[in-house]
Amino acid sequence: MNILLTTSAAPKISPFFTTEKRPPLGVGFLISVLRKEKHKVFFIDNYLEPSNFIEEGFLQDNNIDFVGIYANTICYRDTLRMLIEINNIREKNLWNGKIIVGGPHTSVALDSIPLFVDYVVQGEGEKTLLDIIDRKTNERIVKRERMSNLDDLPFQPWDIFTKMGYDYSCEWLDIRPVFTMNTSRGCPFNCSFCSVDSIWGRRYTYLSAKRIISEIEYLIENYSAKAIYFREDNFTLNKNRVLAFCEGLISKELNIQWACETRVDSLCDEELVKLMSVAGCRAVYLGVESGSQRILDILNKQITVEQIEKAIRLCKKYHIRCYCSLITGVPGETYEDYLSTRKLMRRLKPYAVSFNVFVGIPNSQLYRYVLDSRLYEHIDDVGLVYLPGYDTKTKYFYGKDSGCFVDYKFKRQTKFDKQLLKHLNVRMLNRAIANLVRTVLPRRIVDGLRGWIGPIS
Ligand code: B12
Repeated sequence: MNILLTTSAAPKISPFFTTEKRPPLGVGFLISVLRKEKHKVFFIDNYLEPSNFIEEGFLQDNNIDFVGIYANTICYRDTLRMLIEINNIREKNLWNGKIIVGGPHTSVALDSIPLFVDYVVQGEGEKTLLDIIDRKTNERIVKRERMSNLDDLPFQPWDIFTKMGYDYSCEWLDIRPVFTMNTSRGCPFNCSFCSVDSIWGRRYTYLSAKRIISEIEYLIENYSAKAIYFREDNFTLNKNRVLAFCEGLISKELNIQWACETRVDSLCDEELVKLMSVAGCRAVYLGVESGSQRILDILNKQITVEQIEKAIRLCKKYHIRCYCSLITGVPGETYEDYLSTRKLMRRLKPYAVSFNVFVGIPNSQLYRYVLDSRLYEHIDDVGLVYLPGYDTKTKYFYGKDSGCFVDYKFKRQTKFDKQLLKHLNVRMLNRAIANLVRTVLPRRIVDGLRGWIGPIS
């Protein structure tokens, strides 16, 4: 069979950053599984680079039997456009293949998928896609039991991915090329702002340490990989797996650097953090979220401020850079809560921090709470919900040119936003004065003042 797998273009304006262009690893598994079964697979990544493949007759020219689209909520506008255009050419009898949609959006917003779509796949896609193509299922909405043994999955289609213009670097590793890997699925926790539970469920499945290491060896041999960035919710959840992975890297002397994403509670273990460091771990991306215990509890994060402190201190001790991801603007958060977060970060001085302004993603607990309690001020066309003051917060935390605004004028503001606005005005006034000083005074005097007056240059 001829199968096209594709992704959707990012919106020009989006509340989530859409500039990080890395290989889509879920689609990668699908490509490899299909190739293994000798299907002819085509891949177009519109998220990386938007294309006009439908208008240009790609489906007809390549006799595509199935087109499969990866759908996430943020890019769903473009997914819908593609679906409608593909269905149009089908109605005009210009093409007569089948349309399949998979990816996180199918689990969180099933109702939004048009009825002309032939198959909607929820959750894991490898087995399901093969069943559909081999005509082993008559269901339209297909959801299969999750696989128990992920080790059977073939390697990513690196031959395809390495020819495409993805980012093979990582801002907190000083080496390249950096390859991304995804080695686990599901999360046993139940953070109220996160929708991963409704996409994957609580069961945690993973590639074994041995399987991860064999793909890393392949990447080193064939593509001179220097580092791996594990992009997944919780790389260190299973301590035995991490220990085996580190010991494997050390005994094989692979000499590779790596970074991973994880929770602070699993890093409050000095033996583990030390071994990770010896095995080449140079950075961790931590879901810290807040420095206020009250907010951590509202988020149902099941961690304490003390654990945040301990994990960051241990990582610093063993020279592992910490990138702390923080969330602000959740219902009930006050200016004082935000100050606690800021204070904690100033005290612990991790390598980097980023504040993310809360936007409700369909099907998270907090999303449902915001809707049920009518706390939102705006809902956009793909179903994301925004709280009062969202615009002030994005201006404050992301800057006014970040492209994270929505096409809606916010009317309401909380006390928290008023405080931020005051600071924003002071910040803008400072900048204006500095610019004025720079343009009016002679260069000699400006240089003399540098260091005394804020951002002169
Ligand atoms: C790594 C990652 C990234 C990486 C790589 C992206 C990628 N597509 O792999 C980068 C940094 C580029 C990224 C960007 C974004 N991401 Co992201 N990302 C993740 C993360 C942590 C892991 C993704 C992954 O590899 N999962 C494992 C693989 C196996 O699963 P999968 O990709 O979903 O694919 C499987 C199934 O969904 C299904 N499937 C998928 N597509 C298809 C298609 C067909 C036809 C079929 C049959 C099946 C099928 O089969 C696959 C194999 O089993 C997830 C969280 C998570 N746990 O999933 C968030 C997540 C997917 N991202 C999310 C978001 C919002 C984004 C962005 C829109 C914005 C952003 N910056 O966060 C962009 C969109 C990029 C894009 N077009 O893909 C959300 C999506 C929420 C939603 N409701 O849609 C998630 C769930 C995190 C969250 N915040 O809740 N992301």
